[in-house]
Amino acid sequence: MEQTLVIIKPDGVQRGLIGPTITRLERRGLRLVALKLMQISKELASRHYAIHQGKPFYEPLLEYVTSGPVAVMVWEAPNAISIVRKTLGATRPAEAEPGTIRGDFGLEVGRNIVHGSDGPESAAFEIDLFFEKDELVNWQRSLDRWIFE
Ligand code: IDP
Ligand code: MG
Repeated sequence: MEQTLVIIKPDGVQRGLIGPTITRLERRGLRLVALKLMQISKELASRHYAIHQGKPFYEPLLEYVTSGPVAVMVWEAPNAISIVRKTLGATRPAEAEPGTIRGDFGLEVGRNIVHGSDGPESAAFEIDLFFEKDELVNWQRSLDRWIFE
């Protein structure tokens, strides 16, 4: 089953959007396999966002994601990576569709509430960055047969 990393960024945590984000992903049918509240260090943030190094928004981005607690999760489902990205909405909330997290709760790209891995390599890299192997819980939901074909 495909796995993806989701981070509710400091603005999402401060604004009480942990619950709504988890609710939407649960209702969509994804299965939660890991979850923690933490504060990201500058070092971890720079590894997570290494591909953006040198871009004009890189330093403000590190300030932003390290500015308070975040909720970090791993979710799984068939096609979890693209389904989560669609549920979160476009990177720029002004362009995100209503019904998405960013489209319903966000305005500005520098306060876009959530992160979702953008592909299989980044998902594997990011999950490994934030979680030990034994923190990922392998479990079955009794509802799975009504959600997974
Ligand atoms: P993503 O989070 O949707 O994958 P990326 O392009 O990978 O979007 O950018 C990573 C994060 O960097 C964004 O979620 C956002 O927080 C921030 N960011 C991206 N572009 C800008 C920008 O133009 N101004 C300010 N922040 C930006
Ligand atoms: Mg990205």
